[in-house]
Amino acid sequence: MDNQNVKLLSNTIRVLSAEMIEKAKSGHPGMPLGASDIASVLWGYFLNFNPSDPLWEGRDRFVLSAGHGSALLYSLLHLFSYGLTIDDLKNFRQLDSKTPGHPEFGVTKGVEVSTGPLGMGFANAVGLALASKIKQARFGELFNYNVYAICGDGCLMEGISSEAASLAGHYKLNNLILIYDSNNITIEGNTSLSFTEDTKKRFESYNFLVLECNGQDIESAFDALTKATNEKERPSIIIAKTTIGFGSVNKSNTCKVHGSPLGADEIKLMKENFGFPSDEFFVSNEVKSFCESLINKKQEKYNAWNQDFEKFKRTSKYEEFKTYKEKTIPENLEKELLEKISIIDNDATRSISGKTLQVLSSYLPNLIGGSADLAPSNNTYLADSKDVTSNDFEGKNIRFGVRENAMGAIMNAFSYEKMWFPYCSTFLVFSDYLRPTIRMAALAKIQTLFIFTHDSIAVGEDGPTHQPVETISSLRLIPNLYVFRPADAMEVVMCYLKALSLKESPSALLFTRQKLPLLEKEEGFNPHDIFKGAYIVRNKEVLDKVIIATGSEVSLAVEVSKVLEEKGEKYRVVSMPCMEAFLEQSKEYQESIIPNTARIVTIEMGSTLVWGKFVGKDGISIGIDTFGESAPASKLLERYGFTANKITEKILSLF
Ligand SMILES: Cc1ncc(C[n+]2csc(CCOP(=O)(O)OP(=O)(O)O)c2C)c(N)n1
Repeated sequence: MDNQNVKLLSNTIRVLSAEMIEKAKSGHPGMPLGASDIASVLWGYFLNFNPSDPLWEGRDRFVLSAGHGSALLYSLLHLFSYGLTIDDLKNFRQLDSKTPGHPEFGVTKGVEVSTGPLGMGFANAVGLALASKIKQARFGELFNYNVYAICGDGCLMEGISSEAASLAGHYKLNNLILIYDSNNITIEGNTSLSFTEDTKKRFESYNFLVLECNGQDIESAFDALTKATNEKERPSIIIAKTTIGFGSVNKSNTCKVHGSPLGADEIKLMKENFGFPSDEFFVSNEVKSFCESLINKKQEKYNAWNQDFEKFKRTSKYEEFKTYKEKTIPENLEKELLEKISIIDNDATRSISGKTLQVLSSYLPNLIGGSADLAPSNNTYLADSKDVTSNDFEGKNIRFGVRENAMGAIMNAFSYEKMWFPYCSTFLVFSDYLRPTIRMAALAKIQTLFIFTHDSIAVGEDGPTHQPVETISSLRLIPNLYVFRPADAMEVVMCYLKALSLKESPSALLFTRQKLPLLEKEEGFNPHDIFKGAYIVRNKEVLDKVIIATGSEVSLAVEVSKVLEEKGEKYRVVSMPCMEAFLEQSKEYQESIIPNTARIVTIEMGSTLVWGKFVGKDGISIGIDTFGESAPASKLLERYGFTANKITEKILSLF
């Protein structure tokens, strides 16, 4: 290791980071200043990458789990020629810049995953490491790379890191190397205030190799990274003892340096101490050529990998690999789903979903996922494959255990790789446990499928703790998330096909525990109508009165409309399996399904709030705005008024 130049590099990162933050008048200098030494060693001597081919398959992945330290990552990306210019650094945290406050996937080349919510990057890193193992098992050694993540005290305090680390240890992910920037400072002060666990013992018990180093000593960091990369059996964590704000004469080792600019005088002092000139955003020629030489050294591995990749291209496996990368959806899939699945009558949509997944699995080798210990209830186990285990990573079924939050983040990691169709599942009510990961998938524009079963009070005897009420609507509040609540087998398959086609959006697919009939369709019905989010199920000719329902309430709405008809009131029935898809349609289409002047009734066994935009002041929403109760489903439906007679009475009395 070229100690002198590494030191120069890490001091350059310190100054660039501090100046970016100073110019933006906001940001977090403490972490970049403290972690720049070990980060320089890592990027210089361990991390394999090629900035001119940032998505090189064989690269090591780097995740800045402590996303608030983004200035560190942007400085590294600038110095290692990822195309971030000094002007980009000067635009830190500004509108439309490539250097937003926290790293965002898709905005900045070299950012592997979006980070900011502490601990989530940690869990993403576990997912990236698992994805590498699965690729290796299917396609060979070419896909054997390391995943490095830098996390802070905050990441380790977050529960998601415990879930994810426990899984990483279980799966013996020896390609995962976590660097813990252990500076003992968070926003409120010293970690003695609230974080006194024995991290070493904690990670040893997770089956990690635990290494300790002085994070401000590059030799010590080099040594720890060497040991971690040589570890064959387990994931590693390097507890790097650092000083927050290292290099700042008056502010280091205080919580003040965590999240506010250092101030011009303090930066000046730091630069003088480093022997840097006073010019702003100064990068010396020595540092430039040092980084260039480090990049050049990495070229050798890149070239060798590409030679092997050329050989791989001549094998039969390559064709399969290409279908993964293209995320191809075979043409026959729709035909088979329509023939075999869409016709199933009197079945729970969770069960139809399970049957759909089996067909999908036979067409999509890159379908992968699992459940948080609810596979038999979620119906998500892929029978044509096996479990992913620590000895055999070839399977498609991941056993997440009861770890919803890590499950979401791990499947998002697969989505970031842009070659999988990843799904995960639990009861709808527990979607709250992984909601942060749904939000991140939506924000990062990645395609995870979130499969949630037991979607209403019709869960029954398990009671209100297990009965979602506000959940369906609250998911609809997340931008770029498509929430599907299909009403029958035909809708289930079409909702899956739609979700698979949305390459830049996650989907939440909600299914019932209880059986539902196959809906009779109007003449002229085309299954593709379902892609439009809402379509007419009954009484197309009626323009002035419309019942809109979703999921299990559509067949109920059909019944209601029949009873109403007997009483001389004719209502059109509209099924709306996906509100978001419907709202994307042309005004003409929307008007053709739900005429503007119609009196509207909506029926959904959940919060009525979001239906306001459809019912206006003259319509009504029939839903549930309280918690449920423990009882057999039929009794609950009676109690909460979800029977054809009760709803009919309500409509007649209100209008
Ligand atoms: C889930 C989540 N909660 C809270 C925050 C706000 N936050 C950002 S940094 C931070 C403190 C983190 O401390 P540490 O990891 O030690 O970082 P350092 O002080 O070393 O920069 C907090 C609470 C966040 N980003 N994510």
